[in-house]
Amino acid sequence: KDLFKKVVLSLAGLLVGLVIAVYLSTQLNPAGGSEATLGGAANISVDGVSDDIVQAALKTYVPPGQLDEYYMFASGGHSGNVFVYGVPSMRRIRTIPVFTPESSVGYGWTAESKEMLGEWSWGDVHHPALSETGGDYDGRWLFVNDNANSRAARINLDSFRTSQILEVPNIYGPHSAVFMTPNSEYFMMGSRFAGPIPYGTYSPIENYSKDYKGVLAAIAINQESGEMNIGWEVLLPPWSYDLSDAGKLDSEGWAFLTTYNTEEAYELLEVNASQREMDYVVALNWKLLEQAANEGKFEMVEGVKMIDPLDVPGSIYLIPAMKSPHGVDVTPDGKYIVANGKVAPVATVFSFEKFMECVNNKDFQGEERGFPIINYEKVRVAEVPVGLEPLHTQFDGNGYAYTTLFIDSTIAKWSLDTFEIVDVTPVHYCPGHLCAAEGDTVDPDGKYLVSLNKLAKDKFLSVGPSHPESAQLIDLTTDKMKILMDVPTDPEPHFAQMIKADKIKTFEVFEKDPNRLGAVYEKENARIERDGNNVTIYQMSFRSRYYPDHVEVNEGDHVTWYVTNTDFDEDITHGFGITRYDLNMEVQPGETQKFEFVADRAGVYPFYCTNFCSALHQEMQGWFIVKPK
Ligand code: CUK
Ligand code: CUA
Repeated sequence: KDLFKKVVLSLAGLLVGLVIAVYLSTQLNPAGGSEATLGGAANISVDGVSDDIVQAALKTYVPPGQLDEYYMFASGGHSGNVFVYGVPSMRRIRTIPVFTPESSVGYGWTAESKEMLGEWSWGDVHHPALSETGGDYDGRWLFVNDNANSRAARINLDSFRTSQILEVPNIYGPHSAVFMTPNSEYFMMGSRFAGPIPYGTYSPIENYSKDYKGVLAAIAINQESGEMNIGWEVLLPPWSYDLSDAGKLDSEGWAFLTTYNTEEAYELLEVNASQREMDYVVALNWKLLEQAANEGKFEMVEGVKMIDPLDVPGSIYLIPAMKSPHGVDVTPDGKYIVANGKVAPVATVFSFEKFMECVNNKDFQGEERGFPIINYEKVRVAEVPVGLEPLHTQFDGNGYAYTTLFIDSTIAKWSLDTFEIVDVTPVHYCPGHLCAAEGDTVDPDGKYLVSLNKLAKDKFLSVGPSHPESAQLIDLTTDKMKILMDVPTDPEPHFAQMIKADKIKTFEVFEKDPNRLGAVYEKENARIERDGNNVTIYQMSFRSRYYPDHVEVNEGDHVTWYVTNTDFDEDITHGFGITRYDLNMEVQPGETQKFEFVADRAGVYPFYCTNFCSALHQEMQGWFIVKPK
């Protein structure tokens, strides 16, 4: 009888447990994709913990077995990388090396990546731009700029690998590369620094206004492959082009760039570039410039079609904007252009419709350097007093804008209808960019906002005088913005973009391709070939050995070493490091990678698999033997 009672009791206990578990799993499901999950945990309370904290924990906890709802791609600044986060968990999933070598994946050591990196060993990524179709992120590619060495890079989002780096001539510090045109026709970059062109030209600084040029490069994207080519470039006055955004819907075909230093100062910019009350938003009709490029209205400079916009009337207008504006952002409907007045405490809202009226009626208030200046009063619809040092604005798709305020350390939420501020939240500390879910598209999701803060100060365990940066996840589904969590970030996210996870389709293994250079899939084909002092090694790697597992060459040989991973299993990646030869790479499932080097030191150099791959990973090793001359 006792036993029976025990059994009944434990069964009942199990049942109760099961009900609770099921309930919890429905509540703890931010990745479940249903709108109701976020903010849907109203009934849970925990003794001694404030409801705010319980809610924040429930909204950001992604339990084992479930996935994040969004990818966030953040620029890695002067690390030269791109950081990938899952949202809402804010877990950093991946670092994608772009402009900087990364030994964990052999980026900068394999022949292909070495060639892509060229002569540079670092880069400065400020602005990631996801490819778009119809003004919406399509999940194909991510493009980024290099502010330091004037390059653009493409990351293929089926593999999260950097697939192309393009050197862009004639442009110094392409900072204002923030945007994609709505159908990924172009990735545009405007120069932050003015300089004489082409590179390497000497001109003393006193000739600044005459000889130094600003340039905008329009990098054309091949719609099949994503391959970047320089479509054309435009000469601009020697001002600093800070940020930019593409027009969309109503304003499609236009691009908008903020300027500072229209003073053309070349000393003490901190003071001298802030003399004027007004700088400009440069409105640029890229379709007209594209047409000019097609019609031959250009000169070739360093192999690039260079257009002088003064030869293309109607291609550039200047819209006055208050005091060294930083970010410029076009609203999702394309109707307004918001300039964030860095030195002025306002976000200025311009109407595209009124701008076009002025353009059509030739209603200008003057000109500078040959470009018509639009009448400020006629196109400005609001000066929103957002606070001190407004830098960037994003949108939620529900009629609100969010502006970061660097000095105030806040984000202001304001209405695109009344232009009134409706909410302000402190952030920690000093935000630069911010990133809303699908925030740069024609249809933002309005669910999450991430504040990318420049200072962390007391937010994390101290690591000495310099602290990490910080990112804060903010809930946009409640009336008031609510900070859900803080995470440290490496230097230095400037901009980030957040895309719905299901838009990205990755592949699992590289396909078998016997025609791929250097690939071998069968032991009988693995071999070492010699042609004079050129040695080519065709090697296989599979759990848990290399084949062949010793390779002997002569000192001074030029070695081409292919390694093919013949494990066609997702996530079975092999490494290949040669000890004391300063070489390491990864070979992903099904992939072939290549080293090229000179065997300039005799001796015995064990090689081994650097990437843990099986229980016998430690046995995955061999010997590289270099016979002395
Ligand atoms: S910039 Cu860094 S906060 Cu390079 Cu987009 Cu504004
Ligand atoms: Cu292969 Cu470790």
